[in-house]
Amino acid sequence: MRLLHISDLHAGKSLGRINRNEDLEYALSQVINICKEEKVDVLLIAGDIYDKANPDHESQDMMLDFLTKLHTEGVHTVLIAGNHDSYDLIRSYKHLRRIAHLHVIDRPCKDPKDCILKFGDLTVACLPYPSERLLTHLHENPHRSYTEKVANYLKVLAKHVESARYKVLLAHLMVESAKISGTERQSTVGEFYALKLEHIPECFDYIALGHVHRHQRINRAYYSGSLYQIDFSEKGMEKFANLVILEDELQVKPIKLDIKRELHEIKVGPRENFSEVLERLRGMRGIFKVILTADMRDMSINVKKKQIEEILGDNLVRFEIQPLNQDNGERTYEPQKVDLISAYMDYYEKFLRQKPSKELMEEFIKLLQRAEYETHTA
Ligand SMILES: [Mn+2]
Repeated sequence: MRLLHISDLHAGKSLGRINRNEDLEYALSQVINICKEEKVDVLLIAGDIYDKANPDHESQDMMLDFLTKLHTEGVHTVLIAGNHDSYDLIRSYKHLRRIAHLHVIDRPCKDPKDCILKFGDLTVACLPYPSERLLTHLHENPHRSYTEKVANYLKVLAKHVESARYKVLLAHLMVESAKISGTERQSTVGEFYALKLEHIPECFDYIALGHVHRHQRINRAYYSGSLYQIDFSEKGMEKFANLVILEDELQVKPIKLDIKRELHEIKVGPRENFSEVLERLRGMRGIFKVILTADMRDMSINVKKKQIEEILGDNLVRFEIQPLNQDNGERTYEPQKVDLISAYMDYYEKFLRQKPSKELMEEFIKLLQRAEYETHTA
């Protein structure tokens, strides 16, 4: 049995004014070629098909084209929803089952048996992104912690695969000690949401995960990672699809994908030869963020900015000026992303002189997730 594991497609993503669908399309065409060349039986897509809950028409068009092409190639595709996807939109894809080899599990099911798929010797147990709200709704004990509910769900899923020869878990989840890339939604990758590896039942031959964008293996579990560099925190990161061969012994072969447009973060210091910088930029391809460190009294800042803009054109999506610290020629200030979860914990401890309870933090993260979800849907 030959499987290919991919995840985090994020169709419909844009970076500044740049629509990233051509980067994704380039990756997807390679996925189809790998399926052909490696004679893949089943393609596993571990969630985050779309970047937003209400994707634009072009992105949906691209996904339907991809999924039906796989059918034409004789590949069975299993697709689960991620935290960026709308459960309801993904559910509508279930109808395709009637005309294509497409198997869609849109959300964790009331009866976990409905999240099990069989392909000859292979059984795939699916866990689409278990949102806190949905899981509370499904679980008999709403007072259990989030990770306990997930662990419990997995235990029940595992019972249904016992008799199969090859057992695979396909899930959109955060696992403890996974290294994030920084482009995942913040509230969904914190410690409160991280499942311990020992909570994933031992029986699975291969654990195909989505959610974390960095390609990695954590013991028995594999994140295939996003299909292209989503944002600048993924600059320089290589992208992969995992070929999984289930025979007497498990073989996992990461296949490196070509990247259409690399993301570059260019730092220009105050002492650099500026015409050399411009020359270097002229020879580069991809999408750019430029950080110019300069003395704010320097009259040439605007001219420099204009010159950079002229060379990079639309491929320059971010331009930042970092003021040079006067008393220290080198030190510059780094703007930092605010971690709202730790900020809230600090605030609580400072004013109430005690640590917030686990329940309160879960409630806080739930609200944060809702806020993040609603901002991304709007
Ligand atoms: Mn994702």
